[in-house]
Amino acid sequence: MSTVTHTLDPDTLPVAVRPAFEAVLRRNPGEPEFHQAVHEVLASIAPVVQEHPHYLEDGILERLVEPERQIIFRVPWMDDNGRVQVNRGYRVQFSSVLGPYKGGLRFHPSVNSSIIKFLGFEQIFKNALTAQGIGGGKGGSDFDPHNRSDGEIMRFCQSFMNELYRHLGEHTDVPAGDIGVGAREIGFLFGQYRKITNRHESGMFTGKGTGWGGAEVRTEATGYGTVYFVQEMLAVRNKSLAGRRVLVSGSGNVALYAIEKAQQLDALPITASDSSGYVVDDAGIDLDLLKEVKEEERLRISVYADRRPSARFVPGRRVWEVPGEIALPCATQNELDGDDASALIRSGVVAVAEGANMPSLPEAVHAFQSAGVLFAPGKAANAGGVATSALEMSQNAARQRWSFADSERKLHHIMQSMHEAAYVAAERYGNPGDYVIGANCAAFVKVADAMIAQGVI
Ligand code: NDP
Ligand code: 2IT
Repeated sequence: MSTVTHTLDPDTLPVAVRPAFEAVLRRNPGEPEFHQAVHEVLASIAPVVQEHPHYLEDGILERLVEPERQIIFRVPWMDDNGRVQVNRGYRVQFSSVLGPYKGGLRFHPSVNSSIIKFLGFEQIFKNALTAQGIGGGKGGSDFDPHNRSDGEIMRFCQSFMNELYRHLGEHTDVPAGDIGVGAREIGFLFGQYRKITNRHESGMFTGKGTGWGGAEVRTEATGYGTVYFVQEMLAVRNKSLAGRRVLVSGSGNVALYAIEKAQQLDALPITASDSSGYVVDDAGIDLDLLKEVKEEERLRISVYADRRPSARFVPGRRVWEVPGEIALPCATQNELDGDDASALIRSGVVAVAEGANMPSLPEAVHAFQSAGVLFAPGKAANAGGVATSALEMSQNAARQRWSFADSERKLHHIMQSMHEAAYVAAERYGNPGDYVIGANCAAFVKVADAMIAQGVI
């Protein structure tokens, strides 16, 4: 993972949006990921605020970059050796103007305020784009679930929920999974909420097991949605995915189901990775084997190559050095830098879609766009996950259960609508084909108009 070590310079932004960015730098020192996410949005929406100065007059930017509420708490728990461990828990409730706070929980040792704030900030716009009536938030902990027993995971989740429960609720704040938080963790978190509150409140968490209130397709939704978005970008240019070599990074929830959908659409995914390195498989990824190694046995990615003669493991490197036409970063933030982008461009990449949140550094995005590579930012391309979370909330509220096929059709339609919204907004604001500007402007207008309608609060 590359880190942005420099402070992004306010002078690189149009004058109208600079004060909001200066406030972010002043109030959030040492938070480079948060600065990076805000900088990108403010740079993109400049044409909107120049055309509609009332957004500035109403202080929309200054309000948007300041979370409505931030909760930081101690999470003590006992490990299998009887030792007390202490982690830090976070929930940043960024904006509830369009609906209850909505966004995942991340358990990873790198988690800190900067990472949770960047994710929560992006979530506002992503969720607005889905048009599903959900606000933006994010949470998590610096807890590392790797190599922990199920008992340790359960005790950690219970302690985490002992504090977080008081801030949640189906109309208040509805978490879901993210890195390190999957079906197992969601089960333990939901169970503790139910125990403490004496309420089986299905709509307070999404990504639940399908046997107890979870929606069909939620597990697959982020990865599937990312590939649907690529399909749309190609379709409006009379191209298709069929036969194309696809590079996927990561081997978690998003990566696995991006690979699955790419295969269903006759593309050829050939890579997967984790924090130890990557595997490349010229015969095409054997998805059953990858799921067995990563989902069921929770082993390192090298084991895939041990069990598959057509694959090899490359330690400590990134998949972007492998030639391919479609690149889907699906692991984590800042995992694709300017050099990686140059390598991809040299090898003939046609489209890049972010399954992860902010995986591309700003210089990589710039390089792709300058080279005419189709580039889909995470807040549009990976929004299928949270959109399907909203479908789960709808089903919970109505006490209904939709079929897999019906849910997948809805997801597909939402991805097509988001592509259309970003595509149209890019043209409307003078940058045809720029999905970063398109997604940010389309989402910003929805959020800003709702803020104005609801007054200064
Ligand atoms: P998982 O925990 O299921 O998988 C994460 C994958 O990324 C693992 O292969 C992991 O490898 C790798 N990874 C994580 N951190 C790092 C790191 N610092 N360096 C290298 N590799 C790393 O998470 P998800 O698949 O759910 O999430 C992946 C991305 O997608 C994240 O950016 C997340 O925010 C985003 N996202 C997730 C959604 C969801 O519904 N789950 C929805 C929208 C976006 P290792 O095991 O070795 O750490
Ligand atoms: O980044 C994301 O959109 C997620 N981790 C999913 C959030 C959700 O509430 O489903």
